[in-house]
Amino acid sequence: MVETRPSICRNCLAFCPIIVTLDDDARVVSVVGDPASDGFEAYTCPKGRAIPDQLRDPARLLTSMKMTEAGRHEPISSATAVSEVASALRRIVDEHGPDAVAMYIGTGTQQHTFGPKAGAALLKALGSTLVFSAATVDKPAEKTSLALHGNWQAGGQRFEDADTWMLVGANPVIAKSNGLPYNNPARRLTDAVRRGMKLIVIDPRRTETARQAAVHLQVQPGEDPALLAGLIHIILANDLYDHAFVAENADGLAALRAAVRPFTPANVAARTGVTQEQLIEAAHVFAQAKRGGVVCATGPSFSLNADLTFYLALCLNTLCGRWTRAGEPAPYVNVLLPAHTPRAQPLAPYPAVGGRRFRSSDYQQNASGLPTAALPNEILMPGEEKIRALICIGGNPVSAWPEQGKVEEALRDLDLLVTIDTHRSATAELAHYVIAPPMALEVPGTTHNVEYLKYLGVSRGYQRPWAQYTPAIARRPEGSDLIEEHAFFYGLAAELGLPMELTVPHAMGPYAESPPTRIVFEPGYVPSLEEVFEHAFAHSRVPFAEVKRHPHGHVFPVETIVQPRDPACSAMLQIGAPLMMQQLATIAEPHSCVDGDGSEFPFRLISRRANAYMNSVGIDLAKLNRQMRGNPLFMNPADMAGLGLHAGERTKVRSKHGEINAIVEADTSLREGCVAMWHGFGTGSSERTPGSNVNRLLSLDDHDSLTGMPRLSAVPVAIYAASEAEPGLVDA
Ligand SMILES: Nc1nc2c(c(=O)[nH]1)N[C@H]1C(S)=C(S)[C@@H](COP(=O)(O)OP(=O)(O)OC[C@H]3O[C@@H](n4cnc5c(=O)[nH]c(N)nc54)[C@H](O)[C@@H]3O)O[C@H]1N2
Ligand SMILES: Nc1nc2c(c(=O)[nH]1)N[C@H]1C(S)=C(S)[C@@H](COP(=O)(O)OP(=O)(O)OC[C@H]3O[C@@H](n4cnc5c(=O)[nH]c(N)nc54)[C@H](O)[C@@H]3O)O[C@H]1N2
Ligand code: SF4
Ligand SMILES: [Mo]
Repeated sequence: MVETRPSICRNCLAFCPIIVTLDDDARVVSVVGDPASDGFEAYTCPKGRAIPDQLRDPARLLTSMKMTEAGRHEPISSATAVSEVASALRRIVDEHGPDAVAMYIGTGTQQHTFGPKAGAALLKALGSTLVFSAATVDKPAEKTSLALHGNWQAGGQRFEDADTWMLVGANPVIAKSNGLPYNNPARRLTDAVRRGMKLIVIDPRRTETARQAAVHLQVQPGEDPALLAGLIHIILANDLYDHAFVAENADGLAALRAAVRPFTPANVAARTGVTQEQLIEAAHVFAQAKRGGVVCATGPSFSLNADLTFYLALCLNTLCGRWTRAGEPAPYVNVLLPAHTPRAQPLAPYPAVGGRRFRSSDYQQNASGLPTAALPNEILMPGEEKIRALICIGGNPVSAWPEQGKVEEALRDLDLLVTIDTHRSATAELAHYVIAPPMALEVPGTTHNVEYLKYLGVSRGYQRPWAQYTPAIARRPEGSDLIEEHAFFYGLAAELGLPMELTVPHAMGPYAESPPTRIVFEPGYVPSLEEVFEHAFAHSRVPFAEVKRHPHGHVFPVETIVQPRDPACSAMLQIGAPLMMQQLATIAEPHSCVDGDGSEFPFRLISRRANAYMNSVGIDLAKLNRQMRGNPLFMNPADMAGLGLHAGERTKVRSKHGEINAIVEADTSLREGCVAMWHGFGTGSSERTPGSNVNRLLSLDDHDSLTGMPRLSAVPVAIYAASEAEPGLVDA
């Protein structure tokens, strides 16, 4: 007998509602979108539909592993792994102090929302301050720019009634990330365009999203700050800004006006490769619409001067008054997080940097956290502050961090590398202990993490009060010994005799209206995830029991109207922050955003994401990568002709920092002079899927100064034929 159950896909942050068919043994047979769910239209992507294959992947770890003296992995019971890792941590902390231990939280943890929180609680109990995450190799400028500019307490204007929308280096139709509502973004965009919304896309590629654009500015990569400064120049020169809103809510207009003066349409057109007419059209479409918003994503975040790009986007929003006003429905209403009171008022700027500094470079703690790109050098550098133990949770540094060679060297240098991973990832291969957790559908889950996203940047998450809970519905594989991530950390705490306090914030950073919920169980007790949920959602806006009554998810009737400004509020947004105005002056010289005259490295390598893969997840799953092919080098046919290259040919891609092989694929959507590759491939091991690791072309030292965000896009490269090279494999 087969059974169908509603649940939540947890392969990306869209958390699509799904219907799972189970066989007699509660094994997952198929996954489809849930037609009963409100506003997702039964949408799933290939990654969601591949869940049955993911669960049964022969490469999946069914037990934890320990590295032997001979350097091989052998199975180990989870109980023994907990006690051995606890002793190793105790030894390292006793000898070198708590900050010899660090943690890295990657993107593979979203199904285990409380795993990272339990990890952070353990580190705190040990006395370590070193919790790093993928956020600082993603879009740290989202947070530093908000710190410099301030935020609007009620949030940005809603996409669903916007007349215009501007996306800078975002492709949410594929990524279901920044820029469009997460529930079936392609459909949301089509609906909006049909009702007359004008989309402006700034992207070197004519992406799946850009195809719907009224104006597509096919920018030269890395020139986003100049382009946005140019749009602001036009808006100010033509007096298109919202005088009343700016006068009431923002300081710094004169400084901004002076700083954008050199960015005339002619200057900006010359360096960005966008025509003056297009610039003028985009500025007018954006400023003259009634409602809208600008959103930046990884494109500009990866391309240096990211703080400035994200900051200028916030300035554009403020100049045009693109924030929700009193009396309007609030764009994001909590369901599983506690109620909040949206007010039409600024949240004043706060420090963008401060806290811990690092030895190895000019890296420092900033509003987005600790700079992850500092870790390899902090591990390798001798001295008292050397990091000697790293616990990775759902992350794959060997694949995801720049300068793969150095990352591997650093991980090999550790006294203790522990990684919690469903697979023997490239990072797991180097680990002393690989801890095997259950996968989504084998554990309960909720959508609550999406509700936090609104505090991290403009227009993120669901714009409706949607929430869903799912119990664990699938049985774990026969003969497996898996340990939930939070249970691993509670187990370590029990072994070490340390107290665990789980901290569940009600909002992020300065936006919290009430202190976080602190969850403390009896010392030594390992709670179930369900128990953690009951405590974590004790103060939710909609009672957790009510959320549970809607197994297909629900848009809860909790519309919240934005309140007027508090008479006591004197906060102002800042659109002329001195640090940003200085950066504008630095880039005012054309070609200062991109390097050199381009003769040695004439192409710009840019980032992009694949619909079938989630970073490195899925690349070696036959259902998602049928031909087990690597990551091609996408190139405009005109550029291919210029180099005499043909589709399917082997090439070498060379940067200042390294060289990789790749197979050319023609792509007319790319701007000439730009090439693109997916990341996540190429782990250096011949057993794995072919493909090259783009991070071999990058450098940890090539980074933004405020956040330490390394350059992952707009990378100067040279391309040449390499008929002798092995197809798609990394040069050892
Ligand atoms: N299917 C799928 N979904 C994912 C992921 C995945 O790997 N696959 N990854 C998830 C993660 S971790 C994240 S952070 C999000 C990311 O989500 P997005 O930030 O939307 O990522 P992309 O889809 O790569 O879109 C980035 C766009 O920036 C453009 N770009 C590159 N360089 C520049 C530049 O210098 N300037 C400008 N203006 N544009 C540029 C690229 O052409 C690309 O279209 O997606 C998440 N969702
Ligand atoms: N060149 C280049 N570099 C990049 C990027 C780029 O676009 N180009 N993108 C950057 C961005 S935006 C990000 S966010 C980072 C991503 O950086 P990471 O998150 O470190 O990289 P992933 O490849 O997503 O690693 C996820 C790991 O989680 C594991 N995993 C999957 N499911 C589970 C689970 O249920 N539990 C546990 N514990 N583990 C699981 C997977 O097997 C995988 O090893 O990479 C960054 N690096
Ligand atoms: S977009 Fe795809 S991977 Fe993301 S939640 Fe939906 S089905 Fe899952
Ligand atoms: Mo990311």
